[in-house]
Amino acid sequence: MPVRAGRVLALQANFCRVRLDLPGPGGETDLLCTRRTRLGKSGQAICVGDRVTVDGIHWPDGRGAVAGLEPRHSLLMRPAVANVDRVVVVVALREPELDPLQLTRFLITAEATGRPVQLVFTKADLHAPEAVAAWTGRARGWGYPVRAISIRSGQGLEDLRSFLAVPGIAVLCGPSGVGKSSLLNALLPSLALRTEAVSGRLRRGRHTTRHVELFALAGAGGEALLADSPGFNRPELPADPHALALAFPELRRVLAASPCRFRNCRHQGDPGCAIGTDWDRSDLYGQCLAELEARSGGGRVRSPASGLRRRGDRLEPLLDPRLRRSSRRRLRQQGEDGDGVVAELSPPGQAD
Ligand SMILES: Nc1nc2c(ncn2[C@@H]2O[C@H](COP(=O)(O)OP(=O)(O)OP(=O)(O)O)[C@@H](O)[C@H]2O)c(=O)[nH]1
Ligand SMILES: [Mg+2]
Ligand SMILES: [Zn+2]
Repeated sequence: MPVRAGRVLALQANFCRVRLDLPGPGGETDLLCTRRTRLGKSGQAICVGDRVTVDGIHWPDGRGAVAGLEPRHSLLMRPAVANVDRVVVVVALREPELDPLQLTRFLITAEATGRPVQLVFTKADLHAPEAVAAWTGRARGWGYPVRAISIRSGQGLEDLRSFLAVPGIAVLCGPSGVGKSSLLNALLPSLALRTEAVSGRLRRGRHTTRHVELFALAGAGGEALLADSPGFNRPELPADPHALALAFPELRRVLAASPCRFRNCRHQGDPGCAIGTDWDRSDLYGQCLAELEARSGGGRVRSPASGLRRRGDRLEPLLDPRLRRSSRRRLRQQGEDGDGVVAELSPPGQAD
């Protein structure tokens, strides 16, 4: 029985469409495949982007069955795409109005893949050139490669093509109605993906695209696969505040050069924190952090300011109620690398 390797391009109802690495005897490139039940039993869900092996091939009607799933090197959770090489966050400058908090939430989700993140601003024709330049400048300051385009005026489209035509899988993700499918149609006119005008007072999208699908864009030195995806409005935040800080490249940069002296720091301008609040997305970061704190009941994400007190020009820990009976000597023994809450809140060398 012939077995072929390929990549899942789309999931359609109970089928996966698999692009074969090598064409079939009649030049077939894609097969519509069912999933072998043993895949389901082992808890392995197939995602778009997965590398799979296919058997049970019946060439005349282009059918087969996915029999094996290869390990993934990355995974974007929403939209669900495996083996992502880059994430391209797409937002409109207008219609719907650019919402920096929503954009930041998309960027955070994209950062969770550990892969490079790029940013595309669409509908540049609806904004003054200075405003477009201001947004691209801001996003560059955060650390993102960014392009501004318009499918109406054609602005930036050729540049975008070379920006995206890099071998590997790039996922376009963003809110509904920002023009993700329109952008793919502009780059690959033969696609003719369905698009729909935004509606209502907020000029929101209408959730036109309903499933994730990979499309090939010829690139230099290999094939670029671009995923169109259904827009959504409110990406989830990571549960862990430390992961949140690391999802801001501008914070990551500063922390890599000079780590904050407080472990578990919220980096919210607390005395002695390496970060402070004098950076562009400080408020947005604060809003995300506040949401995490609200979710965890307010008590678990702790601030050094709430765990330290000032004595002269020194900071020293306020004791956690659970540790109140600890002697100062024991605290000293724990040192800065101790395992207690107090040690976590202690700036090096100032614990006592
Ligand atoms: N003025 C202007 N309108 C655009 C531009 N790009 C897309 N649009 C319009 O925006 C609307 C929404 O575009 P879509 O491509 O359907 O948006 P989408 O991001 O794919 O939306 P979902 O599939 O719902 O996630 C359509 O009416 C497009 O014609 C642009 O550059 N300028
Ligand atoms: Mg779409
Ligand atoms: Zn800090």
